[in-house]
Amino acid sequence: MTSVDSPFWGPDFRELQSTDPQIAEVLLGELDRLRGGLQLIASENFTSPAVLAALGSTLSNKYAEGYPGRRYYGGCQQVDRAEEIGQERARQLFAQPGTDIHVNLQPHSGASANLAAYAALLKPGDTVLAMSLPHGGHLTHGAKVSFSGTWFQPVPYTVRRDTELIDYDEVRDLALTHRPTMIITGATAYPRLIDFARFREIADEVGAWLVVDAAHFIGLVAGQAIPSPVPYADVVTFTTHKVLRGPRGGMIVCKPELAKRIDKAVFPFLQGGPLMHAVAAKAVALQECLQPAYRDYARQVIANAQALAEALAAEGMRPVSGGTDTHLALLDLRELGVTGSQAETRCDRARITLNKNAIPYDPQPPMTASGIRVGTPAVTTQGMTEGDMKEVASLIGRAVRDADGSATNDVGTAVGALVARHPAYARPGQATGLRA
Ligand code: DSN
Repeated sequence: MTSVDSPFWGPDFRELQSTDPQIAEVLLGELDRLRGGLQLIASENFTSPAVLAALGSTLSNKYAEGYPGRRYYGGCQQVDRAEEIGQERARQLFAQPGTDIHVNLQPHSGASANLAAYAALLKPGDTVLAMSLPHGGHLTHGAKVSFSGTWFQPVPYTVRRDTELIDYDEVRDLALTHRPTMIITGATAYPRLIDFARFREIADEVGAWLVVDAAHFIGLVAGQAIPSPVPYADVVTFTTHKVLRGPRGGMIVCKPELAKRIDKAVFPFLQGGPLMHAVAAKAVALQECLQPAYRDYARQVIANAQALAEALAAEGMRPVSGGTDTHLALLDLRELGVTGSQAETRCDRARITLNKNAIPYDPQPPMTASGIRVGTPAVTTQGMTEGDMKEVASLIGRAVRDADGSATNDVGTAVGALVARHPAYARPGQATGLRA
């Protein structure tokens, strides 16, 4: 804050209200939305005040093209420290005992991190084996509308129709047939663990690079709640704002021998000046992840997702693949006769935020979709546990079945009461519900 007795010079909301009341209102409106509703988007979370302080700091002013000790600008002593501290924390979190990794904190987003991995390892036109988008992959895994499907030759792998699990035999067959230069695994709507050792074997058999896009689950890895891809992958890309609970942004971890290729791909190939306030905020988030309490958080995220999936099944929504091992569940709504799009709208009006999502082999187009995706990173940060998930599932069930809107007020009121017991971003005088 800008008060004279604080050593910090940073965000002053009163100043914003007088300079730009319209944007100040947007900020207050969003705070109200976060405080008053259930946030179940699997890729979102609540950052801590410490992360927000770094994000709102004067580090935003600094140009620092290059890397610590090798910048194209003067005055980088302090931002160099932020970046080196963040890299060291990432090594503590993700390097296996007795091994080293290289860390790049500069990608502006997960898509930028993925583009850097492609740029470091491939030439335009090279073949990439990646999970099909409608089966849970990501736009940057070969979708025609993205660089990945325009500048490269994507070969998509799918999940099995019967188990809805990745078909590793199909992955191997495709790899042997198409001889990709790179295999990328990772997903945005796959609730199960991925067998990284199997992917490594397949990549080695055909001489391909193995890239793991760990954006969705890297926070669970940081919290030691699920196995790490780092020992198996050549490059691991991720975002820092999902389970990891940091600022919006991207990161890359790679084998030391790829350090130069990755660094050059991020800067100067595809980015200019790094966002040093975001780099510092990433360092803060990594410090939070190193605390023992974060391990409890990561385990609770999974326990909550499993409890939520089970309770939603009891509401008539079928969990794709039968359940979840991670922070998210994908629910098939066809038995209820409701589309994903209808469910999203009905939940939204009752202050439950989630997203429609294609299910594997979905007969509906993506903007309609037969499913919804729910995730527990944010509600777990609010301090909710398995018992709360039963109530969340019951509220979702009521909202999804509420075709005429007659239950909207009742469900919205119950949502308000539930989140008031676990406040996110507490109001003055209210105890914070945010977990460490
Ligand atoms: N858009 C993100 C998600 O919601 O899963 C992935 O980048």
